[in-house]
Amino acid sequence: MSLDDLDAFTVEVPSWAYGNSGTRFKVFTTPGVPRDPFEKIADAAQVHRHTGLAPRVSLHIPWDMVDDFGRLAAYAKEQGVGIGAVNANLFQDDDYRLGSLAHPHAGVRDKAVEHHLACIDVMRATGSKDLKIWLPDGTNYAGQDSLRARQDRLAESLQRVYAAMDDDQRLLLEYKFFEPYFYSMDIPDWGTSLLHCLALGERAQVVLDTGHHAPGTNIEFIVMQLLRQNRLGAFDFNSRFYADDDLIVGSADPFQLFRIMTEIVAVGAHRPASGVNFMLDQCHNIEDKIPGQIRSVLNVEQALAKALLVDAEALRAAQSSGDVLGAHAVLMDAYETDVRATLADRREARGLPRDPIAAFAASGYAAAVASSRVGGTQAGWGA
Ligand code: LRH
Ligand code: MN
Ligand code: MN
Repeated sequence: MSLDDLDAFTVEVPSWAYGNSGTRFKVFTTPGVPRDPFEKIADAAQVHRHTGLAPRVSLHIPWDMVDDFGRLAAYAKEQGVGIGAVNANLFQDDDYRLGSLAHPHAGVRDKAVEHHLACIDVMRATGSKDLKIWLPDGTNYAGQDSLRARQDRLAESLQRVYAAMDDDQRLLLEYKFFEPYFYSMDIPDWGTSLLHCLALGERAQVVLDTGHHAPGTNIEFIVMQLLRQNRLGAFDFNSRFYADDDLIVGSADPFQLFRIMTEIVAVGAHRPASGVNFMLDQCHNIEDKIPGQIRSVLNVEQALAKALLVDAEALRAAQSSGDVLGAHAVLMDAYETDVRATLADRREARGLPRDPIAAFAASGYAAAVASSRVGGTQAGWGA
């Protein structure tokens, strides 16, 4: 396939990547971090300005609550970006100790559904088309609640949210195998997410967060299977060694990212028409945030470029003749190609800097915001 497909490829960046973040042990602060959602968008726009790859920013509600979302969307447009997925945040409210959409009490479930309805209004005000639900629901002890009743309650709550959505909006359902609960999660895996999506309807699709699997999971298999069912709605890209580490995508295992992109390219799902939203879900605890995001979108682009270089015809021929090593070599040839200079040339040809990280450093933006912004906020995550 041709590298020209890279021109239309985009990666969505998360607003929360630009705030201070950390672990439960320590949040290190960075001078000049955003004080409000407008400043998060201004920072995100820097990533797009220097890479041409990141024209949308995901919001998290209520982390990104503002009085006037129309104004936020207009501001984003002025900055050269748009609003992407709206994430419904259900994990920082005392009422949700026993869950949200699957909570045993109808009153709490109602409150969680209402929150989604408010998020749908944010989507209408900002032009966002994706409502992303990650459910922080589960149990900590065997017997704490009925696993089955929780699924039934969840299905009913999701149905209420789905019914309230407009015809051109999608519900993106994310799964995670553990945390914040440690015995059971109500959407622990892609199968559970897919079953709920199938029950809801065509506009419900699965989100695959690369950090949300047990060690050793073959993620590219899941990608392939969801694509086969036309239910891969989006990625939350990040990198993990141990658990949900949320580090820079493609840093720990660039080969895994390539293998994922190879499944994507095999069916043309990298093209915008496929509807797969390639998002980042990351935090930058010790490194600078804007360069961290620039590096991340470049890593995704690089993995896609290598996947586009796979000689599909040679691969098919080797596979059908049972040439095990030959088929493997076709993939490895693509993966081992150094595409950095080619991608820099392509950027230059589009009027973008050859080296986006160097261009950002030279722009003076970081120093300017460090002196103009005092008292930046926390991302709200990992504190
Ligand atoms: C949960 C998660 C989910 C949240 C985000 C902040 O671990 O991946 O996508 O919205 O982190
Ligand atoms: Mn996620
Ligand atoms: Mn996560």
